[in-house]
Amino acid sequence: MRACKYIGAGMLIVMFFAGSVSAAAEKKEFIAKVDPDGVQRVEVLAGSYFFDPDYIVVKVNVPVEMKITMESGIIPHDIVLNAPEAGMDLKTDLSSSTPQVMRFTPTKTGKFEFYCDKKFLFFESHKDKGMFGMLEVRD
Ligand SMILES: [Cu+2]
Repeated sequence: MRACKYIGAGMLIVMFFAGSVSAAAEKKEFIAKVDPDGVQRVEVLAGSYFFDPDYIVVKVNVPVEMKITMESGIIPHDIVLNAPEAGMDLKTDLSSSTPQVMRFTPTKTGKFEFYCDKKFLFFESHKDKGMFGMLEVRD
């Protein structure tokens, strides 16, 4: 009985470390710079099932232009950034032939998740498959 408990705890620890290592390795951070015209431009590549970079840092109260290019493929994707309290309420279908540009100005600092909300029948959502990222708005 006691041995079982130890094995269980050991497995949890292994799973925890394996999870955190792979998450750290996959995370790609991009810190936006303000261009001379006062716009912070970010370029994102989207595909099945990822956003690259998936951690984007921008300045508060400075306009953002986010250009999203999608890899070719037949699976439809979109990008959702739902944070109306911070001036961002966006949802755009992505296209592999034409990059989409989202323009917004974050009005509040914090961390806001963006993701693809597509889902095919009873399968996992694209977000659950890893198609999400974080927008961090700093002072
Ligand atoms: Cu998707």
